[in-house]
Amino acid sequence: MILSVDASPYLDQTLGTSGLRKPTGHAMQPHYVALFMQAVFAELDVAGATLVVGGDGRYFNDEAIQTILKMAVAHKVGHVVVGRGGLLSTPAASALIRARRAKAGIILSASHNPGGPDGDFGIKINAAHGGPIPIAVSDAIHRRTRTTSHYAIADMPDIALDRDGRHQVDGCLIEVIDGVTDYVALLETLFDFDRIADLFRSGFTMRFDAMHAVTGPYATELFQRRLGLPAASLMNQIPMPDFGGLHPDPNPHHAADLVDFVAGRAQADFGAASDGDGDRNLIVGRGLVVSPSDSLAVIAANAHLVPGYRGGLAGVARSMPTSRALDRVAASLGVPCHVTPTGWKFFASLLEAGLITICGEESAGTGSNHVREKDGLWAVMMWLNILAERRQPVAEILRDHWQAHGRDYYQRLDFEEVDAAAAEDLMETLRRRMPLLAADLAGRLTVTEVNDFAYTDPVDGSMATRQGVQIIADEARIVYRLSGTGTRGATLRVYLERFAPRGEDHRRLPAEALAQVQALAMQVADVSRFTGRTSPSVIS
Ligand code: VG1
Ligand code: CO
Repeated sequence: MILSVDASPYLDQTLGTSGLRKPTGHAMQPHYVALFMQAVFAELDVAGATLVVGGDGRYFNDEAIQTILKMAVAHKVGHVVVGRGGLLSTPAASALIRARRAKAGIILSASHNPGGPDGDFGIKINAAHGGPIPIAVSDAIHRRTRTTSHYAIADMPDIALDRDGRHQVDGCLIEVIDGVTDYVALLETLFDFDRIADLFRSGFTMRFDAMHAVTGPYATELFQRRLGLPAASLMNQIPMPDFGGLHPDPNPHHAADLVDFVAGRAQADFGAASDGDGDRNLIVGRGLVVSPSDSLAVIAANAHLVPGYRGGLAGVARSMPTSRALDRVAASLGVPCHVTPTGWKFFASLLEAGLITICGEESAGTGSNHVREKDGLWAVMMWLNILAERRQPVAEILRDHWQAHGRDYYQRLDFEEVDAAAAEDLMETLRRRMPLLAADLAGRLTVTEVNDFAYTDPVDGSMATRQGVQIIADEARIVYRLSGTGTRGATLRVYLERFAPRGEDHRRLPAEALAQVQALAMQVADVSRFTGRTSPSVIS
């Protein structure tokens, strides 16, 4: 029996950098998820289609998934593929959408945001290509939510998600599958598993932190069962609804134990972590944390050592705030380097058109054309395969890289949960002052350009404007933008970069190398006055 439920629309269901993201308690309000999904199903026209559904295992996902399955039946969806236990990492979901020729994917995740009743809840919507829906579609969904005052839902018992199975309900097949097998099989087509297993046998030690999030089961199958890594090398590998009270963001601040073990106390050769939904990665070497922008550049420069990329790269891409280290690699390889706004949807378009093979962001997202999302375990496997070929410490690989290309010292400062109006004001003031900044900074920075980043997608011509203010100099760069994934107040992100060319000292600490740029960045935008903060909440 199909019920039509009346309810008042919620007016705040805006999609940000990566889907709908709200405090859990907010998303648990009556009919909140159902009304949002009604708008999604109507916009995507899902009758007869295949859908992929899964998530990162966070609090309230199980209830939301049952609602989505019942609504899928009511909307005459033909086939729903659901991850067992409601679990699917974002990259695994992307692969599954493509493999099953699904029309869309629904990923229940607020990614790197904390979970639990006092944390966040989120829904990412992916398109048939496996990547995030383009802005035109997310805008259309948001518009629909504002007038959606009913939803259709089947009156049926919950579907058992704890074991694989096929459930036929009205005309809809709901198939519960293990989300790990197909994903590991995909990685097997790209990487030299034997050589990586050899590396582990040779005494090379690794530690992986799943942060009690979705990559636990994937990492156990991949590293432990397939590649022979000892079980003790995996940390926090059991997914938990509240991520064990941790904050599943793989940066030095939130993955402090891993960083201390590998970088601080040098107790392992290699360390890695992934976020809530498995699309980000942190790479740590004995004695050092690899900046995500450097990691991206090293991966691109060494990709030819990995079987899946032996044929070379069609091109590469980075998000605008990501350091220019990738541009230098692209120039030396003679391939184009695209620069996009923040968020994977822009890469998805370039990947789909075959314009790029590898891409990434400073926020620890790296990926390739094997799926249309960033992929945490893929990045870890790229490093492992490169290490298995080069048999050098991570620190030495970086030193070689900087010697060949120069080093872009890099840091991101986050001012979290600041007053939203004050943050907007800071950005607007900065935008107004853009024409004056070069003169203001004369003598301290040789500014070549100041802009508010705008982007035209080379494939479909769609435009994105006001993507962040950048002050570009030959020797340095400062970028300001507001986060589109936060759920409380606003988060101001300030990105700092300083170039040390070949032959210069590359052994400085980033904080020290960037101290002057940071002082300028704080001063130019009057960060302390607008935010009331003299120092950032997180530095990554
Ligand atoms: C952040 C990152 C961005 C990333 C996005 C989604 O967005 O900066 O690079 O693509 O999160 O990542 P923002 O708008 O807060 O800066 V995830 O792991 O949530 O899918
Ligand atoms: Co994520």
